Amino acid sequence: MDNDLISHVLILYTGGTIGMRITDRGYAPAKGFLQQQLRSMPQFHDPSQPDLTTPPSRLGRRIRYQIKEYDPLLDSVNMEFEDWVQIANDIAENYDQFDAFIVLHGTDTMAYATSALSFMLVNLAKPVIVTGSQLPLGEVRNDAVENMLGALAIAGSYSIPEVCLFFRSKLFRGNRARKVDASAFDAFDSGNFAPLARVGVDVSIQWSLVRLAAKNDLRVAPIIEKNVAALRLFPGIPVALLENVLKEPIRGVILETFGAGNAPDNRPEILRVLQEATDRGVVIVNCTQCMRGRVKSHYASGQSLADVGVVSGHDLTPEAALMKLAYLLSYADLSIEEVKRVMQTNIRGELTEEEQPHTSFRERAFVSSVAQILASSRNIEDVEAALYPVLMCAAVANDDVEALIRMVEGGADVNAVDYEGRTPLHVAAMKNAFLSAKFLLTHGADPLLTDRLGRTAIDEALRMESHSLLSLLRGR
Ligand code: ASN
Repeated sequence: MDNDLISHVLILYTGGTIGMRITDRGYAPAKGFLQQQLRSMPQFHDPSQPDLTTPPSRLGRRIRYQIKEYDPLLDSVNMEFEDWVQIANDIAENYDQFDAFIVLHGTDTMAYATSALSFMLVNLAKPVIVTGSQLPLGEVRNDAVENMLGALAIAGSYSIPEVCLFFRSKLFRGNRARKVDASAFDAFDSGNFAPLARVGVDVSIQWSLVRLAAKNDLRVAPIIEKNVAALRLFPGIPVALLENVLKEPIRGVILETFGAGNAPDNRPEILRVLQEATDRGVVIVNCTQCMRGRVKSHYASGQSLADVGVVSGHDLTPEAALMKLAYLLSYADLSIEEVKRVMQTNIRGELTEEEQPHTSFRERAFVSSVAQILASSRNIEDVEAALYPVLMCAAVANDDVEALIRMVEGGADVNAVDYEGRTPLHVAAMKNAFLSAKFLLTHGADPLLTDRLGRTAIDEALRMESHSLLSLLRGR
């Protein structure tokens, strides 16, 4: 068999119903059982092959996989943050040897797991597909075979460089999915974001939704902060409950509010308790209890939360919001204000920011500004000077310091803005172009200038988690 037509996949088997066995106390995980089952099923193992290898797909591609079984195998209700850090570390340790990773995980906390992994795996460039099932592989009637086969088919054949959740023929972005049914096979959904792919007669991928692979090396930024909480508001909630949840040592709370991010604004004691907590540096994030839609500030009852320092969770799911908050609070070098800003910024496709500029508008604005320059300029210097901002941003995007030096020597202004209001320093922060950023700063670039969206270069560095650049920009 041609080696080019074999994909190598590592399966991290952490537990969950998928590999469980019937015992006299109900389903329970059993060592070695899953591997033994897979080996005996022709869809999962072609006996003519030396190792665990699927038969060739319709396109002639086989998937050769290894299984790393965790000890102990866990029902996912027993998982904690450390278990997900271990999964992230195992992926990083085996990153170069495999084309893709599948994580077999229980369904009950799967949406927390996929959210946590999406944040911890910084600069992911390979697929990580988490799946499980409602009935075990060993049952005659089950959803495990279909979920395993779908996850393998996608992991082995498509380069979707994200942490995904595959269930019942749909591939979701991991930090957008939620468990919505305790017993149906169709157990997951993502109310605010369409599935990345659907598996039917054909595999149909929504490429326009798939994130681009990161260029920098993968690293794991572990979630270590555990002092976070989620609190679902309900009518008549006692203020003492709120007070207790917000007490030390809690550092961050996801407040699950009504509708478009609303909370009672006729109970000053509630707002007082929230204000006291935010004054102490507790980060409180407003997320809706609804399955679809987002936090908006068009009701007075929502605005009053913002007034006491509660930040908007936009359209984050409560699961993604909690894991993102724990993740950001785990970074020792982020200030509380920075944590709040990044909470409201899209870093892994987990939220939709309001008022994102439309690409066609950007392109049109650029073309029309170039046309204007050409029409009104009499000499080449004018054209050059007018194009410098765009050219500088392009040079920075490639970290081409020599081109930058030439332009600055030729009279280019280091704080000039392109058609999106971005300075070259914004671009340096976005692209992690350290040398360019250093050059620009020593030539008078201002890290506090804001672009059209009100973001500074420091905000961009925060969003990209370029921590070396961040300290350079802050001047420490
Ligand atoms: N309790 C199981 C788990 O989360 C449920 C499942 O996997 N279907 O591990």
